[in-house]
Amino acid sequence: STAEETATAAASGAAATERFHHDKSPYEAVKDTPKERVDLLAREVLDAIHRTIREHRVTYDEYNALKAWLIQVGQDGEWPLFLDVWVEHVVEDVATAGRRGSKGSIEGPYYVPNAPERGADASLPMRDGEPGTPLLWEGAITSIDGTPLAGTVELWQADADGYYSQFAPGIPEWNLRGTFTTGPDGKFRIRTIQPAPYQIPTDGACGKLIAAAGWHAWRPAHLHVKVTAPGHQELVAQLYFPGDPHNDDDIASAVKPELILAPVVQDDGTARIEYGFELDPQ
Ligand code: MBD
Ligand code: FE
Repeated sequence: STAEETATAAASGAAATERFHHDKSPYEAVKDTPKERVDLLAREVLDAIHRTIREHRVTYDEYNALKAWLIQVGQDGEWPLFLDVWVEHVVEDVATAGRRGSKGSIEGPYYVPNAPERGADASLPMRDGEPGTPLLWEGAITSIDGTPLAGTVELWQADADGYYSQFAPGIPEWNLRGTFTTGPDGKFRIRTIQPAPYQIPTDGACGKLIAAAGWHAWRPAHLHVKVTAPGHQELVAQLYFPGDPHNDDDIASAVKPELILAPVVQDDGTARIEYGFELDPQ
């Protein structure tokens, strides 16, 4: 059976929750946060909830529906999805406000570290006959002053059905995930395929909220990258394709005009992209 038939919100949510716990020790980085700051942030968030309840005269039925829904988000493992879709873009904005180099965007829930090393000029790992328009992407990593940088571009993306390896069943472990390492000229050349738009699972708690609110569940097609070079700030970004109907109303609010690519279709049907990364010094 195909991934399409068997992918479930609970399975991809559980994988994303497991991934998050595996990668990071989230409390460690803030263990010395003063009580005053925790008090301020927690109180302001609670105040905002209290205000909404008073202003809109929230009922007990609505309060209990919220309680049941929050429990369901956890049971479906969808806290990483929920937070990255509806909250992370503001954190990213605040965190990168002083940047002079390339624009970034949110990481989202589907990054996996240590993807296979491919060198500077190679294809992403993919299946024989991987469906989708072939892409040829050329670019370089530089510092903001133009100096080429030896570094890495980690690339991860959905396939032409909109599914990510390790978060949907039936896809090889490292499919469409790779690490590209540039030499001193900073240059890379990557072959991949154009991903499909991504739909938030409709059968989980996040899908239930989307349906109940009358929203749509879509992110535009995108490539994810994490770019590093010694002495420079890590850049996490997403790249988008012109003409995608969801570039203007991404459910995750993560599109910026600077991140929309300008592919040129060649005679052999391959779409060629030129896009490089300028990293801010540390
Ligand atoms: C994705 O593919 C994604 O990139 C984000 C940010 C949220 C949900 C799914
Ligand atoms: Fe994504």
